[in-house]
Amino acid sequence: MATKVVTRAVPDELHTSAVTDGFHIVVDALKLNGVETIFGVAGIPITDLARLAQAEGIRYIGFRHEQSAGNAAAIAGYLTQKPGICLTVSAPGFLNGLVALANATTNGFPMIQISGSSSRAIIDLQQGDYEELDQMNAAKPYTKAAFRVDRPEDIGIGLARAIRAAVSGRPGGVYLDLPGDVLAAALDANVAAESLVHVVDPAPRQIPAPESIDRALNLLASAQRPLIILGKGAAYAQADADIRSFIETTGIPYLPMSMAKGLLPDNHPQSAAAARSFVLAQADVVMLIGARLNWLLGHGKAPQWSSTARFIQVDISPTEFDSNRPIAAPIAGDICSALSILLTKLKPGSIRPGSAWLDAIAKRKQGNVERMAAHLNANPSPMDFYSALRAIRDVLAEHSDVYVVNEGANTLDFGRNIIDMRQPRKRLDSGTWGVMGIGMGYAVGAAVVSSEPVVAIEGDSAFGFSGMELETICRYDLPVVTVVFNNNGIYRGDDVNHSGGTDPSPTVLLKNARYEKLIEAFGGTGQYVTDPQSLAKAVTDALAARKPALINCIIDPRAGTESGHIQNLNPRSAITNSKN
Ligand code: OXT
Ligand code: ADP
Ligand code: MG
Repeated sequence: MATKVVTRAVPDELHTSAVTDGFHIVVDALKLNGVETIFGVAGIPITDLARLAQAEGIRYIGFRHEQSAGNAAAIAGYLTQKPGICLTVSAPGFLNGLVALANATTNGFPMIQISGSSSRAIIDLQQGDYEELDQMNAAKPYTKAAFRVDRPEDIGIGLARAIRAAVSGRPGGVYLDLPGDVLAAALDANVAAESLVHVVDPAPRQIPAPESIDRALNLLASAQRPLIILGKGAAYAQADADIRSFIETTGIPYLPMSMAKGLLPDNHPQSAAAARSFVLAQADVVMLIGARLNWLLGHGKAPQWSSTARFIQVDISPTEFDSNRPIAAPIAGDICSALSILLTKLKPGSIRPGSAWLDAIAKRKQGNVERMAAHLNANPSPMDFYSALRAIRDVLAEHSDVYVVNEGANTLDFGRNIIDMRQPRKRLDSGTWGVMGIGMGYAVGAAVVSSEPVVAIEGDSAFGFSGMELETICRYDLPVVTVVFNNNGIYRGDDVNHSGGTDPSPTVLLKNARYEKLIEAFGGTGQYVTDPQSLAKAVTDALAARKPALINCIIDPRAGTESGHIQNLNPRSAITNSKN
């Protein structure tokens, strides 16, 4: 027997062709625009919306916390180039999701948070409604755009505006407010049908000016020590073949930003990832493709960079140019169009990186690879980050289709450098904000939209931010393998309480926490491992089973450093003679 869906506003038995309601219009509008999945947390006033969407064939993935639902939607948007949809309840649920929406905006992921809200009339007079909050205005500073629909006949156009805002130009997070009374309101069915909008060409190509391409190619041709930097905008653009062709035809060394790893396989001979600081400091012409000169690139300034380096930047957002450093050759346009024209105009042999440059990079790479190999080949007990990641690296080398989610501090920094990626858009991590809490949401989002397995490599602190979503992973039986790097702490587990008291230090977590038992509570497989062989076996078995699993991987609490590789960002007191 088919399940009966009951909507309070217009129960199915009363739902005639002459009248419909806001709930149905929202679902019709989503379906018309190809939305296949909603990530959310149900409750007043959107419970019936979630039920109806599911009944109408949209997959609904319910989470334990809106932030994870939002992170799943955001990464779904990144992977599919279609806005990921997150559905939240009013006020607190909305605010829980807003962190993920802001993170999506910061990272340039297309996402729409649709939130129910309470009565406008009561909110505006601050008369104390259930879950009262002026949500649209609260969302504005953190989003690319924020809209509210105040009449059922505007739902179609409201969603259309949200879709276009999320995916056109630089993608980002968009907020769409749906007050409960708009969802419940009745509307003539014909009027409703005519109000729906199918968004045509939501992310139109933005073709760069021909002269900007010539300027860039001329500058590259003048370079002795050229360098290409690939950012996650390049990965998002899905211009994989043209990017690879441009790099291979010109012979220019390239550096992938973290989430651009795998755009070309990490073992590509032109990768300069293992000579990072050397190429940044020495390059004379740098071509940024979908990467910003933000903190992750030292703002393009000394001491990391040469003060005489000149920059080419390919970006869809012209206001990005000159944001930190003058851009000598800006190419304003979408990366697919830009790379295609660059390739067309590229004259064979016109761009030639100097052989001294390539030799110097190779030398630097070799030194770093040897240094890394010495660490990787050691087998300390307990495991450190190197030996544990080596074990995972070797397993993943046989599974290049697996998504790798990665967060933490040391777990993130070592993971980025040790785990090679071989396919584009397979590495999903803390990104532009260096945020903790994306782990389980990204894992669910990637598994749901791709049906591929995910290995989430999580610091123990990082995991805690979204750990309850293990239940979500088990409920939907997703092929997500979570590996918790358990060193009993934020950064390290050996810090002390300087008061001499019994409370743990601010960075210390519970010793010998049995994280694997969490997933057993939900029917998943838990493993406790203390050596690389057991870790490799546990990951291999879990991937083969394609079932939810958590591996509690015991790491020496003394391994790693405070803040990982970004220790320099910890503020140091200006009082040099302080006794503390
Ligand atoms: O250039 P050189 O010659 O030096 O060589 C470089 C590379 O060329 C070379 N390399 C290689 N050599 C050989 N082989 C290979 N394959 C290779 N690959 C590279 O290695 C060196 C170094 O390379 P790298 O790392 O690329 O270079 P560098 O200079 O470090 O790069 C700079 C950066 C900035 C680009 C890079 O470091 C980077 O991307 N960093 C990201 C940092 C980041 O985002 N960190 C996360 C935030 S830290 C902190 O904020 C945390 N919090 C606070 C908190 C947050 N974030 N969020 C929220 C919501 N609340 C609170 C918390 C709570 S982290 C954290 C939890 C931490 O504890 P966990 O338990 O979770 O984690 P553990 O630390 O593991 O315990
Ligand atoms: P990373 O952290 O990897 O360096 P960023 O998120 O800082 O990457 O930068 C990505 C850049 O890519 C942004 O400036 C964004 O405007 C740009 N971008 C995103 N998508 C496209 C696209 N399709 N075409 C051109 N530029 C894009
Ligand atoms: Mg830790």
